[in-house]
Amino acid sequence: MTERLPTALGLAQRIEQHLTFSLGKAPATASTRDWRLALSRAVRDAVVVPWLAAEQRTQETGHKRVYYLSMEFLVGRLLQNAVANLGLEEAARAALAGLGADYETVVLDEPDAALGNGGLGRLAICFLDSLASLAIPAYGYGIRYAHGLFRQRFRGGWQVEEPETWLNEGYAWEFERPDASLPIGFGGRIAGRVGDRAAWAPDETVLAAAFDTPVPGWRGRWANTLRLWSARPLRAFDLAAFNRGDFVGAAAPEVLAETISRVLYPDDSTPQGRELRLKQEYFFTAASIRDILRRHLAEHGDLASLPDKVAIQLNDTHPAIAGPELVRLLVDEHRLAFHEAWQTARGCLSYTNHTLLPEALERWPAELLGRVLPRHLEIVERIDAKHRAALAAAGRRAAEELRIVAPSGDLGGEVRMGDLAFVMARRVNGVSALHTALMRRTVFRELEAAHPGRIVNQTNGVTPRRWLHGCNPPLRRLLTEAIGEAWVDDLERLEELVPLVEDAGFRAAFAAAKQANKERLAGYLSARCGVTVDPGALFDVQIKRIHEYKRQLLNILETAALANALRRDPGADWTPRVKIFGGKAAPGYADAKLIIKLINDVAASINGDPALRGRLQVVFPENYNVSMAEVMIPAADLSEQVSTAGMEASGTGNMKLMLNGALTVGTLDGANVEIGERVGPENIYVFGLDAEGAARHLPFHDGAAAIAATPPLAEVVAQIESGFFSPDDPRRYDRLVEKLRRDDRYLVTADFAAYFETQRRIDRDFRTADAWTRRAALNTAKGGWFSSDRTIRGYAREMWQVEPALQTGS
Ligand code: GPQ
Repeated sequence: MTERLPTALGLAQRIEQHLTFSLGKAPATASTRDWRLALSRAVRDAVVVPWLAAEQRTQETGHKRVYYLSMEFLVGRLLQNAVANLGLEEAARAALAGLGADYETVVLDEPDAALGNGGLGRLAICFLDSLASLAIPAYGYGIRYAHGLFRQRFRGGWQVEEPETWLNEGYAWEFERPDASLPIGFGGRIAGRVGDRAAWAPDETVLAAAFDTPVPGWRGRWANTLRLWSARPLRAFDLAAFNRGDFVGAAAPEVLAETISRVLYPDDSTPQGRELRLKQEYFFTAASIRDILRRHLAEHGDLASLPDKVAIQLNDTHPAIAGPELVRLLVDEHRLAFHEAWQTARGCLSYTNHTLLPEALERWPAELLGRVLPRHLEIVERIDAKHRAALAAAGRRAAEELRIVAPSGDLGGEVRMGDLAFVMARRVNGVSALHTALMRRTVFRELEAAHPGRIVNQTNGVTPRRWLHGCNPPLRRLLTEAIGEAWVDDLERLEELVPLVEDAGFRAAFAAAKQANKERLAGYLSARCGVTVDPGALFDVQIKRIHEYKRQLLNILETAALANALRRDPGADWTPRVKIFGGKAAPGYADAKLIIKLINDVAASINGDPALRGRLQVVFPENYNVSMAEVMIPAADLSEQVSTAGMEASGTGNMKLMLNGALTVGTLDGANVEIGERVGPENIYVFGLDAEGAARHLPFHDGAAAIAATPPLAEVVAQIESGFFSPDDPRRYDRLVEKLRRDDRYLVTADFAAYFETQRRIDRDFRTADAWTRRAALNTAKGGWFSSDRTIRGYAREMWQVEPALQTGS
């Protein structure tokens, strides 16, 4: 398939053709955006060849297919990634140069597609890249939100949210599929019954319109599909209302339907329990399940083979209604008996859990579920009863804890979506070894005992194509010179670097690559935020959603304490540091937004102090997103992974930073544990309470004693309370300080001393530059296991029972 990819000349012709015939522009008047869209179209043309071939091959061989259902796909930019995966980088550069345009400028012009909040959505895209690179036939299914994650601005240091408009200029990558549209119903009642079967009469129906984006794998040998659903009115327009002169009313069906796919909920792991959210979940899940059944019946003609040919992965509980929906279709429309339908559905479904935080587990009031999806509530109740009856018949205690529909309050029960997903799934996985172990002991303790072996671990990974090869050209070149290019297909080959780490020449080249990336970031920060940073300083990076459990607060308190120490002892030989923060808070999460304001207030106080110039700086660019991460990660010296132990399910930024040669300062949480195991204790900075120690302090931790016992912390807390950082509003942080004192449930005060001490050790170690580089290079060399290719092989083997459709590898 690869030999049909265009040459530079062929690509240049295609770009020109698209510029003329798709965009209606002449080269002389083309803007950067025009060139970008023309190049994107030309590259899409090149993707279509392997894409159609892959689809045809899957159909002909009847190969099993994987379906990844996810509420979020945090795509970022696609152009550079597609160009690299197809091996067209040199051709694209030369083609554009010949046409008078610059490749770098053109690829950097692409806006991010931000159809996700953070780790969960980004993981989904890394998985799609790996599925295609491993030639496993797969579809990603999600929602084509008209507005992705909000744009973050800082006004006076406070976060304000602005709508994001990625679709405004059209999306060059997608194909609309009008023939694949499906009607999706909501509400209504059960209109009749025969035996197990029921006829559901919804009172509202919208159309799910399909948009396909091809996802090419590495070297363009295979391509899969990301199919996103957009909600449309079934009837676009109420002509009768229009004719009566009711122009607004005439458009009402349109408005109602399109609300469903209008906007991504901006809450990261804190479900709001809104009716619209439930409708979004059902909308894309139902469309996907029907699409899957339709394709399966067309290819295989029977339903008995469904579990052999179809593996459906539920990315968290957001698509957990897939279980009842599949049972409903099999019983009500395909006439299977209830038990048979349940077993068939279970044979296809697996579920990934991404959090143990109780407030983050989805529960729907039964009343709401019954109103929006009356037939599904019935099915859930029946599954619940049958499940518990089966356990009781097998002599197991069918305990209260095993209820999927839990009684609660006056309004009736609530449906625990995690338990539903568990009961409906053949496999359930956690996302790091620690997370999976804790999951077995906590949220799913009873269900694990009832179904031993159903829970498996699949530690997260990241795609090396975007997160090393794509984002880090200097290091990519060095690695390829040193060990050849095969590391991009098989990242564990980075181990071959281990002996090279002892070579002074290699270390110098590694340090030079890091320096080049730090200079690139310095240029970026200067252009975007007008700040000048010293690329010789230690770049200390914490980039992720702003959340109390991730403890940006710990980091900024330590930063303020360091500033105090620097001011007290200006003559000492301090290690210059640039503290870099990036991240968004959920718009309704007041305490996280207050932490953003505190970081900005502390930044202003430090950056404005001449005594600290050249020693300590705090930078927090607004609107952190995937493309900003691509500039920051290669430039980082230190990776901040400081969540309260037991609370971060895995983390994936930790893996990206490690691969790019940053050392981690972190707690024994999530995948940090496995990073430490691979790189060895001397090449990671672990501090603070572990998960067991943290659990002993909780649920309530009185921080007052720890503050009193830790003078640098006590000093910073006193400064905050005195209005040192907020002279315009000295009481601004009262709530925050009060929580630290009385109810420090994230154990910031308990871990502060250990963190502060560890940071001082880091200061000292960074000054021995060559030894630091050696350890940084070892982080890259040992990071190969964190490829999402390894994760996807694990899912394929242990959860999906699916093989690649082609032999891949170099
Ligand atoms: N995660 Cl439940 C999210 O990004 N959003 C969510 O709603 C939930 C989890 C993250 C989780 O916090 C990280 O530790 C993981 O690395 C990531 O999912 C992918 O598994």
